[in-house]
Amino acid sequence: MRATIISPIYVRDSDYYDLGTAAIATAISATKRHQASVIDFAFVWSQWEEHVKKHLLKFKPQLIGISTYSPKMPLVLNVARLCKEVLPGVKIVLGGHHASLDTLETLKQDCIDFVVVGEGENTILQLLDTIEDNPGKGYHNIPFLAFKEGDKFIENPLGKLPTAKELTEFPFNDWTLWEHHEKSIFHSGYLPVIGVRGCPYKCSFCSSPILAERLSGTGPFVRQKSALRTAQEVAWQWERHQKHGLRYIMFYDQNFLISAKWLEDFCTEYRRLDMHEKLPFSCYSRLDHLTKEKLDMAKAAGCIQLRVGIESGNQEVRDKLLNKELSQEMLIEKMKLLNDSGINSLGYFIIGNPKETYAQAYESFKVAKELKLNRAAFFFLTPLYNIPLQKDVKVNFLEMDRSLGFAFPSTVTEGLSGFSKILLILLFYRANGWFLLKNLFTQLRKRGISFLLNFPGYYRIARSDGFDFEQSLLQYAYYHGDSFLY
Ligand code: B12
Ligand code: SF4
Repeated sequence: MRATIISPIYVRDSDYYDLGTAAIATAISATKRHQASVIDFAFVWSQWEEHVKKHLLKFKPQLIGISTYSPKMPLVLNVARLCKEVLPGVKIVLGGHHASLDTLETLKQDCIDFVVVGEGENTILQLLDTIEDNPGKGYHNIPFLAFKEGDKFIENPLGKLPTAKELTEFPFNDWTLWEHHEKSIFHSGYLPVIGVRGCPYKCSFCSSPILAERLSGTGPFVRQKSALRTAQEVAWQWERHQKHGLRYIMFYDQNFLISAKWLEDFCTEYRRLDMHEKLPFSCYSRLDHLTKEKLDMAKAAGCIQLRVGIESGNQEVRDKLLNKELSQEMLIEKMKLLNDSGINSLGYFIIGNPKETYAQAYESFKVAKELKLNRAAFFFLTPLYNIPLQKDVKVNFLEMDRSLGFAFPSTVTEGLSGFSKILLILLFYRANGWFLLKNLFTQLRKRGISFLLNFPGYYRIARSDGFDFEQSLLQYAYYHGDSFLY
């Protein structure tokens, strides 16, 4: 059978890859029994309807899978409706975080036939086999699947999540299935890889603990793929994609430094493969996981950037609202360790939290500067399904007005924080703008005039790939210029 997996995004932005979509397409294609294609909106977001039509009429899939995030549900449903219009009779399956959590409401939508709960590699294969061998029957036997039978909505029992051993045996992600992978690698410079799935913490703004609860009884939620195989995947991706401009690896593990032993095994193998000389990497970590030993090990293996969630500069907001479990002393001590390590830092902050005052939100900007972060990114609080931080706010995810793009404070977040929307937007631009300028000046200082002289050449290519001036400048500053190397 032929299956097309779609990764929709709302606005032009730098979300080049969706690892979940790629993992599902890779699993399908690796069977050899079925074929997969991927539709990626990254370079076509302004004419996505035309693009989807063309792709579907050419590939003619019998099953279409769409990846879901809470803030993207209205777009996901529009995409699903268009697919049914273009290929009447095609079956549509949703997977990913939102559909896994709000399974029944998602399934109730007319344009949706199936929902896969949790990690979908095994379920999608069982679904494809069943549709081909036994159409209309046999769905009851597929764990993690929800489906329609007449006017009934059936949610099958959940099965077992892939174990660490099974994750290790999954095929490496085949990015050649990813539409526009050459352009994506050229503009971003990176490919994503994941070693450890799941997270044991319970931050109140995050979907991960809600998913862990939804999947309880299915086996351990945090699983570490073999460190050796993770390093080998990077080497494999490097061999295939250095010609496209691959310049670093972005690890998507939520906590790359969670285990000293795993990190040591990974770094040893990475160095044995000489990858530390060829391909640097960037990874996420909680600050409380940092030790000098881990940082030294990671640095020697080629880690050039650590991305850390600080979320707020104000301890009360971190403790009482965000459940971040990070004291001010720990924040300062660990940031000093990170700054001393020579690894670049990128700190993430959330502004516009419920009842947060302007002074508290401003403190995040102030602290980000004091901590001497190389880069900081400030986001508005995004409504996500059932997160404790928004339990008092009723959100209809299927109908949210996201016409301004999901990163903008919409009507949903209006009135949520303790100050006005306009002040929130001004702070957003001020804080992000300050770090963008810092970044540009740092690169100018380090790279000299060539940094400026190379921009027109990059801009020509970026324009032909559909970027406008503003996006080209941001891309150049953040990706093409490899800003975090400095
Ligand atoms: C890395 C990351 C990013 C990266 C890259 C995005 C990506 N998905 O690759 C960046 C920084 C760009 C990003 C951006 C955003 N992210 Co993000 N991101 C993550 C993170 C840390 C890891 C994702 C990952 O790669 N996991 C590994 C892969 C293998 O797992 P997976 O994606 O879950 O996919 C599996 C299943 O979900 C399922 N599946 C997924 N899609 C499909 C489709 C089908 C058809 C099927 C059958 C199954 C299936 O099978 C997959 C394989 O097992 C997660 C945290 C987490 N807990 O996972 C948050 C997370 C997924 N992000 C989240 C959000 C909200 C966003 C943003 C909307 C944030 C924003 N406000 O801008 C954007 C949107 C991105 C976009 N593409 O439009 C939320 C989603 C929660 C929710 N309820 O929707 C999470 C859970 C974090 C959180 N805050 O709670 N993100
Ligand atoms: S540590 Fe990160 S992934 Fe884990 S619950 Fe907190 S925000 Fe979510």
